[in-house]
Amino acid sequence: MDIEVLTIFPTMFDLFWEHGIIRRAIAQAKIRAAAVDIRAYTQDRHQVTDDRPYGGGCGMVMKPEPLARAIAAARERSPQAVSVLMSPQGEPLTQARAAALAGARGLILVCGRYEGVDERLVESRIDYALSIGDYVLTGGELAAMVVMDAVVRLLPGVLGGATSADHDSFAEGLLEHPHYTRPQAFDGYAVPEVLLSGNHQAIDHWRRETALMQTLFRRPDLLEERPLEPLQIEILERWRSKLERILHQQGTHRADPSPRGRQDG
Ligand code: 4FV
Repeated sequence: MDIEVLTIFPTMFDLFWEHGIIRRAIAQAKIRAAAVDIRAYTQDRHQVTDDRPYGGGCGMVMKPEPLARAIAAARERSPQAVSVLMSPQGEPLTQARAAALAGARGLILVCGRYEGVDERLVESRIDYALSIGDYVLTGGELAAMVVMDAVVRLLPGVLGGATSADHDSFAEGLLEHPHYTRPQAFDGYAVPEVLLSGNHQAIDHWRRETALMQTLFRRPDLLEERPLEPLQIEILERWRSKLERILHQQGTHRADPSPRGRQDG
């Protein structure tokens, strides 16, 4: 996969290319990655990439022409590349969207600065706007790094055999189960017995159940978004009947607050 990042701060990526999964993906030639200085595509002596907004108001806007030239040059190098603008107005970055982008032949990640990019550039040269969250950054560079990290780790063979993205949080639409490693006792906290049992069926069931529990309590929205597996439905049904029994009992306690009610409730 070819990845070109268009930015006025290309050196921000120098260390990014040299660490972790990104470094390994480059070394394995799974990706060809470069940060390109938008200023190189200006035609004035001061290499101006921004200007005052039409209609007045504070801040500056990125000019369309340097970006259009930079995108055209990147497309020369990677004709099938998808051009992606990092923007709060973009589609939210999700695991599914990262997986979709991992299928692209190339990415041209456009990093805005100032108040944003001239809209005519967006309409005419951008295939896809992507947001990493509902907050405003000072530039798209950090967002581009987040996207590259989420996408490159999904490329075949990038995550070594041991680790696979298949069990990722969100890969199955749920939050991940908790993880434990040595020491067996830490600060008086133990490791769940089942994980020490060697009983892989029980361990797998525990992991599924705790992933579901974590998701139910922390991100119930994720459980509504997509169809769950029969086993997950079965677990939720079991919890529902437990909850109903408790609530029913609580109802009887309230109906008959007398100590006797409490006793033989
Ligand atoms: C952003 C986000 C983001 C907006 C103006 C750059 C800044 C400045 N990008 N997800 N949230 N971008 O805040 O992707 O140009």
